[in-house]
Amino acid sequence: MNCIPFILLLCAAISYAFPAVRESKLEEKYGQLAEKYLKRFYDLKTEVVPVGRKKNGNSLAEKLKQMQEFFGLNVTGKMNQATIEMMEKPRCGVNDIGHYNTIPKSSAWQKTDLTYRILNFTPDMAQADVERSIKRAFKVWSDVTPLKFTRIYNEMSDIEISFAAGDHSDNSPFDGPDGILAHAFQPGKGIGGDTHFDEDETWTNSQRTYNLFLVAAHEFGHSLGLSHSNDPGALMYPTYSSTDPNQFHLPQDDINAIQYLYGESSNPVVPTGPTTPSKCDSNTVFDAVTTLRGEMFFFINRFFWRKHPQAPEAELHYIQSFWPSLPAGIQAAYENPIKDEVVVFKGSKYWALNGFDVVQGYPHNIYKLGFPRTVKAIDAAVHIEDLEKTYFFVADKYWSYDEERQTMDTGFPRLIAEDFPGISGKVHATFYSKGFLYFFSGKWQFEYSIRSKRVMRVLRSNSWLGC
Ligand code: 0DY
Ligand code: CA
Ligand code: ZN
Ligand code: ZN
Repeated sequence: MNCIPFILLLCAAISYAFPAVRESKLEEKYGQLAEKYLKRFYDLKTEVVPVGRKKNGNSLAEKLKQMQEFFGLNVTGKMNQATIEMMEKPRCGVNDIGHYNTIPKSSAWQKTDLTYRILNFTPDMAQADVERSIKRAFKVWSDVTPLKFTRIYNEMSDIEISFAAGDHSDNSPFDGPDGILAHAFQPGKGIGGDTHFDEDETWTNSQRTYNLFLVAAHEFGHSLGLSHSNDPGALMYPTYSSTDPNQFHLPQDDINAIQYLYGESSNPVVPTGPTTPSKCDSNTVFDAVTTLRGEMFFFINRFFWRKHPQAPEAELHYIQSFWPSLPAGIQAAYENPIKDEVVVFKGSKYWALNGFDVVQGYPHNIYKLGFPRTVKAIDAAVHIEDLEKTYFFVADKYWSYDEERQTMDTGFPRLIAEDFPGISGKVHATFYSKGFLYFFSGKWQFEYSIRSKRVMRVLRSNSWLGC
């Protein structure tokens, strides 16, 4: 990542002017500098997204406080000499606080034992399932902090939970099916901490929309003082994505956010969570890469990047939002344009995908394709249209599969290094395009010409993502 002294132009003026100027004057004069800086590094938004109906730590002063705390300056929320000096320094274009946003520490709950009460139930689910979903949603946060949540029944609690439709007398009416699913109030007395779910949604205990546990876990993040995060893999990201609730692990961005407010749990094992791949990370190692109807798909953990040849940048999606029954960590993938199918592999299983549907009857076992039992997983797969062959790469060897006869070709496996000179080391992923095979190995990518039988270029693995 490049370090850009992006406020260079302002430097001369600042160093010349500030020693004699009083704080309030400085504030006025450098308000713009602060705004620019905080927008860039502290996700200061021009437009404030209300949680419930309150503002939530996104004001300039709040962001300034976060910045001052981060750099160990006096936390005043106002511009002063030391703050300006810090802002002047050339620095890297990475957020200091990751992607998350919170209210200031001073507005968080000032106690670790919190109570909750469930005021009513949705008719969509069995009562016991609602109770279980709520309990598990609190556990997401108590697992990584010193916070404890206790359910009470007969008196007012810190976090009052209810289901309501339309206008429900808090000046933040719900909007019928979809759109706003729920809201929560930031920590405080009375309505503070309370969480409301839109009864016009269909609440579920499954992967169908909308899973109550997932939405409740997000809302309780707000009840504890978190705002929305711009990390698309975070629980506090503003939009709901369909993922398997049973495989949920609190992402690292949310762990960082909640621990910023409340500290770590006393649990001896320090929990860590999944992180979100970033397109400009030059160390990116893809699990699998394939074409799909003219687009490119790069699989990585629970996500895939989707790149249309005409789009300047790739989009990040959850695998499960497109194919709910697929696992994370796909290991190989290839497109068979004749059948209009993409085939994906993990361990000894494989699935055929037709667009965004998993073909009926899958997963199948790879031994059906003719692999010996010694093969436990496929590293990479690619289909070469002109040959009507599919190559499977496993460790230092590869197999050739005849798509027309649906059998493995005889004489295989063969050594990769022998038939593809220049390709050594493990092949993590591969795809075919216009006479070239692209072999991904760790953070590198080798452009291999089938005709001249040699590596033409060595590229970074993420060169296609339009970083
Ligand atoms: N509540 O916390 C929200 O974020 C509201 C919007 C806010 C301006 C009151 C909301 O219900 N947003 C939807 C949502 O699902 C947006 C949507 O995609 N329909 N938020 C909750 C949620 C649940 C689970 C977000 C994530 C995961 N990432
Ligand atoms: Ca709604
Ligand atoms: Zn409400
Ligand atoms: Zn939210």
